[in-house]
Formats: sequence, C-alpha cells, structure tokens
Amino acid sequence: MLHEPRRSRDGTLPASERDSRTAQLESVVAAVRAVPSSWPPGSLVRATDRQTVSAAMVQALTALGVEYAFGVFGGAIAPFCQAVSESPIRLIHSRHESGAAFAAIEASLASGKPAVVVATTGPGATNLYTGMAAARAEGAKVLFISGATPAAQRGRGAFQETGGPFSALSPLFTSGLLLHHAGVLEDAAELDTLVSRLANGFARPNGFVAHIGLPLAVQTAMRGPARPRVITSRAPACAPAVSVDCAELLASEDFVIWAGFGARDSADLVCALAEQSGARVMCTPRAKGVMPEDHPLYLGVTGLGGHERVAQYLQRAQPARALVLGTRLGEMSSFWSEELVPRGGFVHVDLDSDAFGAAYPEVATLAVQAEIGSFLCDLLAAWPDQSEPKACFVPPKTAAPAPAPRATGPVRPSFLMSVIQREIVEQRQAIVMTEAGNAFSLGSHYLRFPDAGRYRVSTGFGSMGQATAGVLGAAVARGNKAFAIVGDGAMLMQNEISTAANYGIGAVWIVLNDARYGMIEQGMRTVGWQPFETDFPRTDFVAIARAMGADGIRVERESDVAMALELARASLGPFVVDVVIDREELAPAGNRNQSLIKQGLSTALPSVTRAPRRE
Ligand SMILES: Cc1ncc(C[n+]2csc(CCOP(=O)(O)OP(=O)(O)O)c2C)c(N)n1
Ligand SMILES: [Mg+2]
Repeated sequence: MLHEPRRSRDGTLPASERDSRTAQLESVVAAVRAVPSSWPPGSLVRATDRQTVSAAMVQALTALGVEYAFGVFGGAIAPFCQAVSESPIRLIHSRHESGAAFAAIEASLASGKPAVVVATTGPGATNLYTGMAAARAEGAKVLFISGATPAAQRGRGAFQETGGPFSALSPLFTSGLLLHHAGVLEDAAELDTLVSRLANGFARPNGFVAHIGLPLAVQTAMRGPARPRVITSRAPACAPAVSVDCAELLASEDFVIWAGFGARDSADLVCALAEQSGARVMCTPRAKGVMPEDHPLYLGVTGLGGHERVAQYLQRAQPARALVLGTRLGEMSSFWSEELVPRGGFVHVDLDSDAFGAAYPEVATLAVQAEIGSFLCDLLAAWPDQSEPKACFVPPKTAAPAPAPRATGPVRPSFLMSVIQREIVEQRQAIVMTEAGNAFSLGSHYLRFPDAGRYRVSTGFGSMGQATAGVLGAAVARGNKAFAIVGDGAMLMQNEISTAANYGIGAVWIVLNDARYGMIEQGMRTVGWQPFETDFPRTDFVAIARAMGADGIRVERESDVAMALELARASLGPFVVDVVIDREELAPAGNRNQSLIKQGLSTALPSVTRAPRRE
C-alpha cells in the first residue's frame, strides 16, 4: 500500500496530494516494470559428476525455485522421492494425493513459486485428477510427477499400468485443456528439453500445470546434470498507443473498475488509478483486498457472497464503462448479471485472450491482451493531467457494527465471521481461506481485507477439500499460521490434519459444524424443494483432531468464540476450532440459486418423500 493519503469526502485525492504522490507512484511502477529473470544464475547448475535422472531433475527443480513437494509415495516413484528427500526441497508425505495437490496449489499461490506433487502409478495418478483441474483453474504453478509403466511392459497387464497410448490413463499424459504440458519421460536424453519446457512454463505470469510420468528405469538411469538454456521473461505489455487510447476513452466519462484475481499483484496500481481518476472499485471474490476494503472508493464484492451496494451504485451513478482487470467474469464472480454491465460495455484487460467476450458475449468489449501491472503503469503514465475526478453518488458502506454475543443458542455464522474479522484478519498477516460450501459466501460477504493475497477462495473449480487440505500449503509456504474456514462435510472429505500433525504445520481449521451439507440444504429450500438426504450425524472434530495427533476446542456459545480463536492463534501446531453453528441463519448466497434456475433447475419439483432416518 502507498501511504494513507488525505482524501476529499468522495474518496478522491486533492490536486496537491496527487502531485506529492507522483514520486511514490513512480517507485511502484519501477518495481512492476523490473520483471526478474525466471532462471537463477548459471552457477546453480554445475557440471558435476554423473547422477541419476531423479537427482538431475531435482537439482533443476530446486534451481527453478521449487521449495515444497507434497504427495503419496509408492514403489513406482520411490527413487524420485528419495532424490527429493536428499535435496533442499521440503518433502511432505500426505494422506491422499488430492490433499497433496491442494496443498501444492496453495503453496504455489502463497509464494508465487512452483510446487511439486508426487504420486505412484495407477490409483496414485488418478487421484491427482481433481488437483490437476483445480491447479489449472486457479492459475497455480504445479508440476505433478508420477510413476509410469516402462514402455516394454505397457499393454501387457502390468500392475497399476500407467502411461502411453494403450493405458486407460492416457488423458493424464496428454497436453491440452487439463495440462499445459504432459507426457512420459522415456529416456534420460529427454531431460534437458523437459527442464527447458518447465522453465519456460513457470516463467509465465498466469500459471502452469504439467504432469510427467517417470518409468522406474528412467528414474535410476545415469546422466550428467540438466543444463537447460537461460530463460528470461518480461511481462507482456500492450503497444503504447493502446494505453493512450484507453486512457482517453476512460477519462472521457465516468467508469468503474472491476478487479479480478489477475490484478492481485498490482493492488497499488489499481488503488492509484482509482484515486487518480475517482473511479469506484468492485472486486470478484478472489480479488478481495486488491482494493483495501475500507477505502472510500471501494464498492464491494460481486458474485457469490457479494454486496448489493455494488449494483445500487451502478444503477444510481450510471458509469459509462467498466475497466475489467484480470477476471473471466465467470458465474461465481458475476452471475452473468446484466445489472453489473455499464451502458458503454467493458474495457477488458487480461493475459488470457480466451477471457474476452466469454462470460458476456453480448456486451461491447474493447479487449486488451496484456499483463495487468504493465498495462496500469502505461495507463497511469498516459492519464490526462487535466482530468478532474467527478464527485458522484457514494452509497453507504455495508459493514454493520459487530453484533454482541447472545447468551444462548448455537453460534450464528455472521457472528462467527465478525469475531474472525477482529481476532484473525485484523490481528495478523495470515492467509484466510474459505471452502466450497456456506463458508465461501460467508467469508466473501462478511470479511474485509486491507490488502491483497490474504483471502483465498476457489471460485472457478470450487472443489470441497481445496481449503481443508490447501491450508497446509499456505502455512508452510508463508512460514506462518494459515486459517481455513470450512464446512463439516468438506472436513470429512480430507484427512490432512494427520499430515499437519506429523510435520508440526501451523494449519488452523475453523469448522462450521451444522451436521449437514448446509449449502445444498439451503439451495434446495431456497428454490422451493423439500430438502432430502442433506443431514449427517454430528461429528466431534476435536476428537478427530486429537486422534490424529493435533488439538482443538469445541465452541457451542457465542461468548466462547473469541477465546477459542485466541487459543488457535497461540497454538504451536495444527488446531481445530469446532463451532456448532446455528442452522437457521441463511448464508448470503445471493443470486446463486437464481443462476441455477436460469440454467434449468426446476422450482416445480414434485414433493419428495423423505426416507426415515437411520439414526
Ligand atoms: C468435491 C465436491 N463435491 C461436491 C461439491 C458440491 N458441494 C458444494 S457445497 C457442498 C456441501 C458442503 O457442505 P459442508 O462442507 O458441510 O459445508 P456447509 O455448506 O454445510 O457449511 C457440496 C456437496 C463440491 N463443491 N465439491
Ligand atoms: Mg455442513
């Protein structure tokens, strides 16, 4: 963040303040423009004695910045795992390959560095599938490495047969929409090309997901060290004339900024543009904090868990355009709502040209393919000096005062969020994640972040388990406690408390214990269905945590929430806060169910007869 400026009542900067900020802005711009080389100095790749392919690959991965590998071992991948264990890469043996993948995704996103996942052949590899799709959807940098059946044994009924065109698992070894790069390393001589490919991929600014199968004989084959070429990347920028045109167009009438996850590394520039132009800023759930959520020019969140204030502003102020930065504007970010579309359409900036016109094909869009930071630097440089920010309608803030704890009854989710805000978001720099389920809309709606990179939620792929297991990756990558707000259903899908206990990882789970798949139940009820099969037995997550070598506390009253979160903050290892949630208070899921109805969900379902419960 730049320093806290003096602002006029509508949040814009007075002219004198704007002048004094130019120097600060220049230093921010310089930092963005100096994109470092993606490949470390050549001295890291030494011509030493011959080594195994596994050792050479691990040496190259270390040089590429890999610090963490998660996974589940097996005979078919043992030599590679052994090479990792002898390297500076920290190897974490997980309880399930999907948990390992989620941890690697979050470690990569928390650090900006690539992470590795290891798995054995057959079921080890197939258990990676969800994690691969999630990694791709999140824009993480993850290399999956699994065992592969040697070519001579393929098609002959080898145990857990994997790899090659005759394998049932061939899609996992095919480059395409799931994986940017995939295949089997058939020969030690292919290693240099592979490492070069990985170096290139990891240098990309918007994520890279690869899967490489390693047959045993290749893992143990001898060769010299990998010596790929040096790769230096620069963030893609648009032509100077484009930024001048965009600056003229945007400055000519009021506009609103719609920031997405792709703008997370350019938060200072987004804030600077808003203050320079007077534009209000709305954020997708994954972009929470890109604009400080207490800033007068910040409107709120769009999509799931979003704020009504955003649509109110657009209706009242009628800005001409939206400058869309680094988001595909998918369902959970926008619900494809027409209320969020200004009359003049979008100026849409993204690295990925597939984002343009995808969510709103009918909206006039000026598409600019560029990295957000470099685009904003150029836009600010081209911004007309004389343009005075226009004062316009500022809707009231939604943040209500924190409710007082009530004496009886289970914990209201909204109350829990207000205490998490006070005890965690405002106390530490830790990452806070929310899981698919009611946690997702509660976190996006009620929590308020002053900076980017603190809130994590998966809006594209949205797998239950991503936060539950991913919290381990965020904690190790930041060397700090990380907090996951998760449902009891999601918690029951993963067993990574055991992994966290084994390695003393500072993961904290705040469990919304409602003894049901709450989001599903709420969805059924909201569209007029009689809920069916959504309840399950109340689980004792403190007992589970203790059984796995961790600790925790059960919270049944609102007056105990703050104390429990203090304990979680102070705990030395993994910790579970098992909160008995009031099942009556609805989560702020907003238009999600209307969106499902538009997609074909019937509200006129014949009433469902409930089977008697087997309790
Ligand atoms: C792997 C996976 N399976 C199914 C879903 C669909 N789904 C979304 S939320 C949800 C229920 C979540 O229940 P719980 O974890 O208890 O959270 P709650 O909503 O009750 O707080 C389900 C089944 C999903 N997102 N991911
Ligand atoms: Mg639940």
